[in-house]
Amino acid sequence: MRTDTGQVFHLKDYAPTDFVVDRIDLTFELDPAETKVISRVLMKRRAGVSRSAPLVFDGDELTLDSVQLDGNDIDPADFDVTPENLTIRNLPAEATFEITVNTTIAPEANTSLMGLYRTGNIYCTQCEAEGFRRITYFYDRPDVLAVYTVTIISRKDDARLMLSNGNYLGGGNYDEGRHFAAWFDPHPKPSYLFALVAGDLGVIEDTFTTMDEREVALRIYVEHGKEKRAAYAMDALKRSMRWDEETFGRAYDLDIFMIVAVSDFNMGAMENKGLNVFNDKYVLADPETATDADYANIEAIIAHEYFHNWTGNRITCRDWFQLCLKEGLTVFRDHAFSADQRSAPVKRIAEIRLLKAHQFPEDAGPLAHPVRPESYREINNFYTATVYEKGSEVVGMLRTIVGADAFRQGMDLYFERHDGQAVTIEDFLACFAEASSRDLMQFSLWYSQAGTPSVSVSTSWDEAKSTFTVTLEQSLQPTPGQPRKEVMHIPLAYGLLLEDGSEHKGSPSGAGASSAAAGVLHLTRRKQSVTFADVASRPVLSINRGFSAPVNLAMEQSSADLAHIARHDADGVARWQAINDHATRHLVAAARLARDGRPLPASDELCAILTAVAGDESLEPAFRAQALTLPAESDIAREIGSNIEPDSIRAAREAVIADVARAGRELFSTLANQAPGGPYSPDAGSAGLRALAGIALSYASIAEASPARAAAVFAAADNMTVMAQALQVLAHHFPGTGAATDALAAFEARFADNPLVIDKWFAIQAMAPGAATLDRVRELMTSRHFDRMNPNRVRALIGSFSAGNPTGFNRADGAGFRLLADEVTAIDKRNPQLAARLLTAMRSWRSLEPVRQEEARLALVAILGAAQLSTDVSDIVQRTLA
Ligand code: 0A1
Ligand code: ZN
Repeated sequence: MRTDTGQVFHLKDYAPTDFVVDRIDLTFELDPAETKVISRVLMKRRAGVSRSAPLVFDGDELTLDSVQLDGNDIDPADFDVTPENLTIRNLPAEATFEITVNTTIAPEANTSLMGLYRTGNIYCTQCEAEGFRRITYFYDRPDVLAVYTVTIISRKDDARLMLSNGNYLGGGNYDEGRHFAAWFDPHPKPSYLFALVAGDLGVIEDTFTTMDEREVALRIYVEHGKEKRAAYAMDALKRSMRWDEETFGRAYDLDIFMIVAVSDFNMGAMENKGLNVFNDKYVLADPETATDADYANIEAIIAHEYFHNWTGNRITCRDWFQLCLKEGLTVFRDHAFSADQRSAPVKRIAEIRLLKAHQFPEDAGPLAHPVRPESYREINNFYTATVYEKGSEVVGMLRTIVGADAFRQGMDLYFERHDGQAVTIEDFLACFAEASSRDLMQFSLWYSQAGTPSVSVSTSWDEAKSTFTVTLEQSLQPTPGQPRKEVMHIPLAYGLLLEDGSEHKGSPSGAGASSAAAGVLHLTRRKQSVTFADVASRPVLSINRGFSAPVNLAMEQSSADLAHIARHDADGVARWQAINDHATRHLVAAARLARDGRPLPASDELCAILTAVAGDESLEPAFRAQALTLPAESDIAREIGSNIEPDSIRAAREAVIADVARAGRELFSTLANQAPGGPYSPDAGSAGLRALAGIALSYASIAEASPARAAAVFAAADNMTVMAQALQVLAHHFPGTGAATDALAAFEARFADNPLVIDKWFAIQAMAPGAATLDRVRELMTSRHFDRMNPNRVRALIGSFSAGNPTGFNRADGAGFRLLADEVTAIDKRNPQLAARLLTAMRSWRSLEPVRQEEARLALVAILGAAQLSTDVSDIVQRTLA
């Protein structure tokens, strides 16, 4: 484990390596306890570098067996070695030379899941960001691109199958009981994209013919017996490959594309060249075990990793500060893919929800950082919602600003100009500045300034002059390390809705009125106004349509105006935004009253809007389901902002839900029975119907104050989506009843052999609101299904509890914080990345009321005081407390 050295890495310190690598040939002799790694690196001194400059390779917990120069052992006086570095002096001034590094590693002892490790009986690697240095000493940085040849040797009974990046060269018997396989990847790549997988796995196979008529073999490897559950992933892969050709003109570039599903993985998946490795949660699906959300996630993540082949692999990052160059852009691409495959507005609504739930709090708390950070202590801690999701929003704004055509031209230019290179955000933006002839300097602040901008909007209608004026003002609060902020370029899509629901046609005059795409106001000054002429009646302003900019909007808008947008806006996302804003406002008011022990307001207006949407058959069922899903307790807390008391928020929200349930009781009971009949299909239309039936089931059950309906749905369910919905209604709204207890027991018994399904059982129980859940979580931690070494189990139980149960986790006695602190400290010793990620659940501790705040602080201080923290956890805990 890397422990904190206090070292901070800065973007401004970037310098290229002193030596240039051309090729690397790796040989692995696999063994769980003693794997021999031989690395032969062909390289030379970079032109202009002093002949006295030594070669310094990176390592992490490595032991060196030997090192050679052009096949001869290097004189011990000419090199130094530590677990972290191999330094070699007196290397040739000009000639190309070969360095051979021999190391021995122990995959079975590697619990961090970085480098070469074991998952079940499989050998597997994870090298992003800095895992390759746990395999051999090398330049483990993204700007060193080399052509890799990999030879894997193993006992036949240990690893029947041996895979690496690129195309298969050949293989056969090696010596007594052993065999070998060799792979060659012609595309120069950084070490973080290296992968090796070996073991005994089942496979499903298919082929894809590229737009230039090359046939590509497609293989998805899974544990034996699970092959059928990979069919949907294969289908999603082929659709992704076609989409990238049709939408971005990007074809696949090797003879084979492989995906391997493993059960121990720190993240969702990894885009290793030609050999993607996936958390099996994002590959395996069948109707009995996977929900609609699982299918949608599989589709999105398969696409994401595949799209990285061009945005990430063919063009990679110069350094890890540029992580958003590949991640933000690739998320943008996978969002566009899902929007095309499914309902675009419903997809966008889900994205906005996610952004507000995860990225906004990050940007508002102690862990806030720019989309492109300028310094880090541990890069693993920067795989964040800001880099990924806000990074994608920034690309979306770029498209809004330059327009769809120039955006596509900019992308083409980027692919053409930078193929095979490791580049920066500046390189990326230059392509769009050139394609659109625009200056993107001010826009680029989105990459360097952290925090969510606020935009206040005021309007005035002048009846006599028939003019309508919109005044916009922006502000951005300080964030860690950034006390002062500059004025940003904020593109705000808008429309003016007239009384009859139609839209005002004219363009405005004033600063920021002109735009590449019509219907966008460009806020580029601190404050500016635009005026519309010929506005004969008072219009309703619909602004930040589609969430065109990730900002907090402050606008005095009456409930009637919001209802008008909710009914008439041509943009579905804007209709949902209006409904959600209305609901949020009502819930915040109710929570404040509940906190003061005062009676709650009537919810009549909200009930009228929600029941109208629920019963409107002209709207997509998935949209209706989204509209009926009220802002979560955490959304309400975020709006309130400070001095949060979670119990009153929950009480207020429950009361409002009960009002809605009563108001629409009959409608909900009808809708609850309208899940699609016939065999299960994961398509978006059917999923939408199930989503609507699911939320209706929850309201209907609440109105009836009885678990009977949900128990019946649970018993009759023939797919996991419906079953999990019913189980959640029982466990969250009727805890402790016989119906809930029986359903939980039946679920556990039925899926005891399927850990991914048991994860749902863990998560549903961990998120059951209220103080009592903590004891249940402790109990579940001792269950035979729990495994502290497996990231999926830990996230399902402890992650769901700490990040998804505001009342349970933030118990006033601090027991929730202590539980997390104990787990983080224990897990840190084996898997620092997992521990650090869990700990981010405490990032908003300062917005709690004083008693809880103090308990949270004490728990954080306890972590800080633990012996031997990893760099990962020590970085998070220190920034959280700062
Ligand atoms: N590049 C991957 C994310 C990823 C990052 C680090 C990892 O190490 C454990 C694994 C995966 C992606 O964006 O999908
Ligand atoms: Zn990615």
